[in-house]
Amino acid sequence: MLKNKTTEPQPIYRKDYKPSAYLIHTTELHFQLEENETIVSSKIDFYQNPKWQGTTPPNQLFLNGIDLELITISLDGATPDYEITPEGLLLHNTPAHFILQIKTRIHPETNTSLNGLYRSSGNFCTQCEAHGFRQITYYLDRPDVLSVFTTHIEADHKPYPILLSNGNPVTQSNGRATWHDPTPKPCYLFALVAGDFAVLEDTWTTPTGKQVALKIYVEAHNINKTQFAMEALKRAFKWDEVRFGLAYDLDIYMIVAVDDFNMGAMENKGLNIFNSACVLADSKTATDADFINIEAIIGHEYFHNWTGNRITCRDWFQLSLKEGLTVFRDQEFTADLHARSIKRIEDVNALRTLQFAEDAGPMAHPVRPEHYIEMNNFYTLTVYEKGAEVIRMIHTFLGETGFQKGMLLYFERFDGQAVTIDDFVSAMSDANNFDFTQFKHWYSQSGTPEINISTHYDPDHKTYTATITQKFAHFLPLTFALFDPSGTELQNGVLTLKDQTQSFVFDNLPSEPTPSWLRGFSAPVKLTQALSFEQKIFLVKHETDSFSRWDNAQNLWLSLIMDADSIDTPAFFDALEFMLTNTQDKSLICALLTLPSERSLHNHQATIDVFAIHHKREQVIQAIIQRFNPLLLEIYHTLNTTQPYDITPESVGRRALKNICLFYLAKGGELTLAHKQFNSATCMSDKLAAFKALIDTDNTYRTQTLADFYQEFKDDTQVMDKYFATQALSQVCTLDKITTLMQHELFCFNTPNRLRSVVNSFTHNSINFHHPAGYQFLTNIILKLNTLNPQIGARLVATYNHWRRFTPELQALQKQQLETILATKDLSKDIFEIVQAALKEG
Ligand code: B3K
Ligand code: ZN
Repeated sequence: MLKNKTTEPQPIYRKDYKPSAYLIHTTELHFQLEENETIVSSKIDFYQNPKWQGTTPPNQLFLNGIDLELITISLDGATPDYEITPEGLLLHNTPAHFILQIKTRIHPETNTSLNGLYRSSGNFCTQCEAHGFRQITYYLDRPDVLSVFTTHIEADHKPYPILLSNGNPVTQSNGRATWHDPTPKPCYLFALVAGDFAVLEDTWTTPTGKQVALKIYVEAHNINKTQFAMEALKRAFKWDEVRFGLAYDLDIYMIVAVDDFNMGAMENKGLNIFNSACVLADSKTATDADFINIEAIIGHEYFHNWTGNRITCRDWFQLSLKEGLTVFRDQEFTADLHARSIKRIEDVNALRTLQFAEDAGPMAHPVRPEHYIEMNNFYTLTVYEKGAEVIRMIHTFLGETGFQKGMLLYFERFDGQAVTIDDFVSAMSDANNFDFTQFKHWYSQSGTPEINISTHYDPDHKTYTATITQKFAHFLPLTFALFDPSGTELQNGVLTLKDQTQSFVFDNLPSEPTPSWLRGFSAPVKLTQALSFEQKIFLVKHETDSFSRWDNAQNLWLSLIMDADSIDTPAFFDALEFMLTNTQDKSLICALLTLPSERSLHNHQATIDVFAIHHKREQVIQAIIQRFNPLLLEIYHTLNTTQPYDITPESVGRRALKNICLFYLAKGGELTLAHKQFNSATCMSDKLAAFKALIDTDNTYRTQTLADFYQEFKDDTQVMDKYFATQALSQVCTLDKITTLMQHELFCFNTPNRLRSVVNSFTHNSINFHHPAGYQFLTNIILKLNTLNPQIGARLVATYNHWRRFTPELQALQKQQLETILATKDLSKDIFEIVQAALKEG
């Protein structure tokens, strides 16, 4: 039942975009930060937009503003004609050019939304994207209004010795600082930080000889965990110079790490603010995956300086202009620095498990959405990851040289502007004389395209014909190879798909080849083809494209789990054994041995039965143990050597393979081995793998292991998140244990990382979460977040998005939860939008 339409939050549509009536030359801000209030004064130089589309000159201006207390306002020195609404401030009779001065009072000390200006561990920090600036002062809070900012900060020197904002420092003295950012920017890139931090400093020299000061600010006790981030930052500077020819523009680049942050990090101009978990690392506390992830996020935020900050989005519907492109850039950064093949496998696995599910659910939207109620709900896998896949297809069509030519033209044409996805595509198209008209459907259509391939071999003419059909004619690159029976690659290339039905004929083939379609996952589609069991095994063994080997193996695991009788298990296991003993790439072997996650298996069930999936998957794990126990033990011992820690692909692969062996061995009862590794581990990857194995079941080591781990790491916030998450995900963690964890002295409801480590983890513990009491528990948390932190609440409520696909009993229960939430008074826009979409008919 939906509430009365008129009281419901209303969507904003892409088609309604209009340029702003006014633009801003300069913005001068003054912050007076106190313990129990902050006074924000602004002086804004407005002028009429020459591109204003109205027929008469605009004579009013609406400024966004939420939860602000207006103290004074003046327009060219006099009191203007204005009114205050719940969403902002409307000025009447505005002249063509004027100076507006406003003073407001805000309360960062009680701001738990972690949006706008707020406090984390006693320090002040900001988060303005997408619409946080309006919680700081009245402003034109839209990305197409760019202005030069000067920021003055005033605060008690003792608790807040460090005062930071965007751009370059102008003056600094005890208790006062002024910053000037010469590059015009939209207010979503504004940042301010005030507090007590330790700093790690370094410098970078750009190709033109410019010296850039690099600074990483963290709470003093974390300073020893910053070296890796600094090295990663320098790698990012270098990579963007070498691969994209892009250099940094300001004299200083700062990163500040805070514990309370809604997402990973934010690319504010010259002053990135990061979730501590995405900065802090050393080998004792961070896993291999943590290191590579930190480097990727540091790279991502740095790369935004060109793709996002210097060229930004005209409106929020264009979000993928900066996010899809910047994700593509960070993926390439990681691929160039580490193992390209493994990076691709991980990215595709995440895309197919999570983004495909989003595309099939109630919040499905195109890469360029058509409407939103709360923009923060659209920082999605579709905008980010599918957006990056769309860029990757452009790259595949144009090749690296053509792609870089397009990027060059994009920067030449649009530097300093707020533009659209169409503008980006036109630069790619014009620089290469390539027609992307049909391709642009990728930006406007939601859902995952399905491609079917059927093949026919004609022995008389020695031709092989592939007939490819799709429901809608998507324009996409299809990468392929054909193999002869000995595993030799006969042909390879990229086919261009553009019609609903296309046939491709390959000739001069003495016998029927084994085809490998969609190598490297050249397009984000679901592919159906009639590959036989033997052909899949053949590709696992003989493909040279690691992604395809892994993909075929996943396919076989999927069949084995879903329908054990459908495949010849001994033959599959023989092939695996061949791989285990003959493949050099240890990361790849680990990937081949990793079963599809329960979540990804759910995508393949018409009706999701969480219990059945869990048990079937466990049965396959037992079958693996039965067959491979001695071999896994042998591999484990060969790899279990002590070497100095590094994250070269070789070392990462060695630990990955060793630890997946440990996973299976522990599942088979070898807990003593896990315990031995737990006690002797010298890095977190090894320690955590053993910890997980020992915590997953009730066993004689469990209590002591928990106590030992806690004792060793209780002062380390990032490791404590792992401590909570591992317990919340363990097979023996029932709801009672979760409620006990939430009473732990280190549990903190308002710190998203900690809340996620317990609650979000538990929602993925399918056999323990999916019960009436589990749902009731989650709903209570969502309702609490509705007032405390709606952005995090909206992420959690999406747990119920796929309710229609569950078994009838769970379906009814989840629906009930959604209805309870929707009936709640004063529901935030964030949660409302997700819930109403989930409940909408059909
Ligand atoms: N641009 C930010 C995300 C902002 C999210 C706002 N809810 C981080 C990033 O993508 O780099
Ligand atoms: Zn980004």
